[in-house]
Amino acid sequence: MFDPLLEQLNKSILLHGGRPLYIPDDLQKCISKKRNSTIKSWLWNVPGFRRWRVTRLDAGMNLQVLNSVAYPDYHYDHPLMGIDLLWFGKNEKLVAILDFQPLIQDQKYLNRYCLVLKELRIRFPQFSNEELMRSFDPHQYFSPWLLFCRGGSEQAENLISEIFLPFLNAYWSMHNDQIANSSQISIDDVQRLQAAYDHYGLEKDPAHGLFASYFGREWSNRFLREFLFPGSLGKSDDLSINL
Ligand code: BLA
Repeated sequence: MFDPLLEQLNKSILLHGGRPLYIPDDLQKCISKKRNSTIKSWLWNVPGFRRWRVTRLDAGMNLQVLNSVAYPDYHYDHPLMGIDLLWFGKNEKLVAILDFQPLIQDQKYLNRYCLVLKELRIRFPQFSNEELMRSFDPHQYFSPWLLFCRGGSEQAENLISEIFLPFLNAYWSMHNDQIANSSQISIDDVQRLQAAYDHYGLEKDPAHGLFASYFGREWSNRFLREFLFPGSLGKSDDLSINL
């Protein structure tokens, strides 16, 4: 279901000078024969970014996912670009989150980088639901104007494809406009905060159980630690997380 969006995303990355990077074969693609599902990932080298990852999970009627995170170079304190789109076909449930994920919750920083999302919320009111988060803390790595929609088939079929490119283009514009301006956060702190983002994701992301049920615990642990959230590796020696 999210293939047209995946294509738009990959095309947009290429347009901005992206070049594909190598991912070990077993992490790049994994097939669960038992559950008739495939997960594929892409890693991009994009000017201005130190890492841009994209993941597509196709589990047919059960589940469709498109997930992507862009990490700017450390000398930019810009928010991360975050997309998490899920479609649960059996109960026709859409969970869609698109956000400029801030490194800090300082008001000046949020106004400088994330305010444009407020305009998208006005254009797409279905994405401005004040949602209760069950796993994450909305005040950590989420902007006050994150685009969040829990919906049904109408939102999945129409709204997502309407908001997707305006959101992506708003992110590119913010990034390009802010490149010339100096960062509010030091390079060392950006590095530390991006690593903490990965650490937080590894701990809290509700994808853990889901991946394990499709692709097994061993593969899922490796995928989470080495591909989705590699910055959490080595952050501290006592990274004892029960996956
Ligand atoms: C929720 N994300 C979820 C859920 C799942 C995933 C299973 C719970 C669905 C529900 O609430 O009904 C799945 N997350 C994934 C998958 C990947 C992943 C498959 O990282 C990896 C391929 N999550 C992100 C990013 C954002 C994000 C970048 O990965 C921000 C844009 C947000 N996902 C996000 C939020 C929720 C969510 C806010 C709701 C969580 C909550 O209720 O606390």
